[in-house]
Amino acid sequence: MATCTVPTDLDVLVVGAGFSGLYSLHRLRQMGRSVHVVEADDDLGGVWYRNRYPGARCDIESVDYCYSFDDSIVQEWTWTERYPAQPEILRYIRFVANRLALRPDISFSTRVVSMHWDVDAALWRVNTDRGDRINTRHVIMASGQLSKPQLPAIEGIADFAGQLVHTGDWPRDGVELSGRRVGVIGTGSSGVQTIPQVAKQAALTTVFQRTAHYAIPARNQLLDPDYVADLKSRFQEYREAARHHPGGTHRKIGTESALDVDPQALHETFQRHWENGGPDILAAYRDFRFDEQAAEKAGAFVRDRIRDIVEDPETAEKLCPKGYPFGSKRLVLEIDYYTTFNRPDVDLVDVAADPIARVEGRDIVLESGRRHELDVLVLATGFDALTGPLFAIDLRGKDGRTLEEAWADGPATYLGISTHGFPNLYVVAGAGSPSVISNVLVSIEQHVEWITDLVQYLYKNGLDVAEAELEAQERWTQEVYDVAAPTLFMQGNSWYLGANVPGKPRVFALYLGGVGHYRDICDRVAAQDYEGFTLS
Ligand code: FAD
Ligand code: N01
Repeated sequence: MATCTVPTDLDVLVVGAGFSGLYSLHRLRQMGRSVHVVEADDDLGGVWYRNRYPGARCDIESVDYCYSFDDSIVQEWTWTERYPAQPEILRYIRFVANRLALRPDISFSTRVVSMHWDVDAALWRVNTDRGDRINTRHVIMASGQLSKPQLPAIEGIADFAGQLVHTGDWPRDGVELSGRRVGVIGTGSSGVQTIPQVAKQAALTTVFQRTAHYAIPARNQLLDPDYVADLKSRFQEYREAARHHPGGTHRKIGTESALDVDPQALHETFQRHWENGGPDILAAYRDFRFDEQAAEKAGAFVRDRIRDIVEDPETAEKLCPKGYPFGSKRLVLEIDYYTTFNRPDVDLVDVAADPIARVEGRDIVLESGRRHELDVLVLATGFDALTGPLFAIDLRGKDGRTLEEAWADGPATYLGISTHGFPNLYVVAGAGSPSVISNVLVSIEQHVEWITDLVQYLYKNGLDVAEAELEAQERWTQEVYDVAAPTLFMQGNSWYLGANVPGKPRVFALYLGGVGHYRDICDRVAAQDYEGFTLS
């Protein structure tokens, strides 16, 4: 993708050209600000450009996982599937970018490598890997939550003698799987999506599972055109409800305790969710998020379904999630996942029982000495979430401290947007906000609108700098941790807790107070002339 020169002086630099960066660019241009986007990749789309592994798909319904800010775009685009696949989402993002003529203000194949705040000039001095030097008053980090793939710490993996690929950075030209022996490490959302597709092509598929994740059917389907037309005719009203919903969706939230309901009624509710598909089962009862015994009712139901589907009892037992509460790791939506293990050419290897010791040549060698020879090794091993993309930059604030140093004990933010000591730096849908615990598109729109309004407020009032106050930050950070503390999210070795990255502080840094409530808090702060920020 041809790329343009980055201007040297800007009001706002936006880092990243995914959903967040594209909307930031559009809104700031409309506000009359000088703005430019730098994108490390060679094209736009972010997550949906890079995660092009077979089976990649959304787990929020298409009619919810889209922009709402321009109703003419809503009317012009028509989703075809309940849970859109990666190619359709990428087509949508490209459609929006072309429709709004965004590309001329994006520099591709350009990675921000350092950003230092110049106190005297009240500017960020930014350097890219192409040698650009940019002076910008404000920076919006639209650099993503799940944009830094995490490689497993397995001896010799980088020297694997076959083809090594990560789902989060899938080769643009695809990967030849047919007739080959393919191994997949990881059985989270990415692994569960790709394994059935890999198995359809490969000669032999070997799945290396450390933890079985809870997966329930997606029941994906083509959308009824009448349903889509009806939603479009009242889309703004429909989206307005999502903006005030705890998850940024239309999920019905149960008011009963799963412990008060008789077994027959409980089973019927779970069965209905199983047949309808989708993640709504998570909210079937009010105590699923807090009470292990309540969550276990759903856990036991899912394990029974796995035992029904998977023919070999030993394999079924291995696939049954155990040892952590239902819902404490991200619930996975599956298409053909469990049935795939009924194929004769699919093997499940329990690497919790017999861990991977090392990679030697084309072999995965287990601690027992067993070997699995492979042609292709797919790493569905997740991401250095939330902080990874930020810490990859030499990002220094007022006193020369890096963001990584400032967040040594976990993310410390005001509203998830801003950090004391790092003026005029705003993170979209990152730690300290509802982010990936919500329908991210609703959260992105809210953040982009709030942040760009703040930037415009500063310009309109002849102000240069907005910095989060330490006290406001401490209060907010405590609030984020306090809301998470009684939940089951604190259990389970999930990436939500940073458990997948060695040395990462183990904190739950997403705001669980709900999208609607969070929006109200942010709106109140703005209405009170950005209370909690020092403006100068
Ligand atoms: P991204 O799409 O991650 O874009 C960030 C961009 O910043 C990337 O293009 C990256 O290259 C660029 N960048 C990063 N660092 C730099 C740098 N230093 N210099 C220049 N550029 C940089 N969320 C949901 O709500 N529902 C879903 O169903 C869902 N499905 C998902 C499926 C997958 C496979 C993954 C990985 C995530 C999914 N998510 C989902 C979460 C997803 O992160 C968000 O929904 C959304 O796509 C994020 O958009 P973004 O623009 O904020 O970030
Ligand atoms: O990553 P993950 P992901 N040896 O971290 C295993 C979004 N997303 O890419 O659980 C062996 O969930 C690890 O094992 P364990 C969504 O938000 C959405 O799948 O740590 N195994 C785990 O099984 C999602 O939550 C969709 O024991 C190792 C797996 O790798 C997030 O992205 C699709 C290992 C990683 O699972 C991340 O999902 C895709 C090792 N050394 C992604 N290291 C949708 O459906 C790691 N693992 C919308």
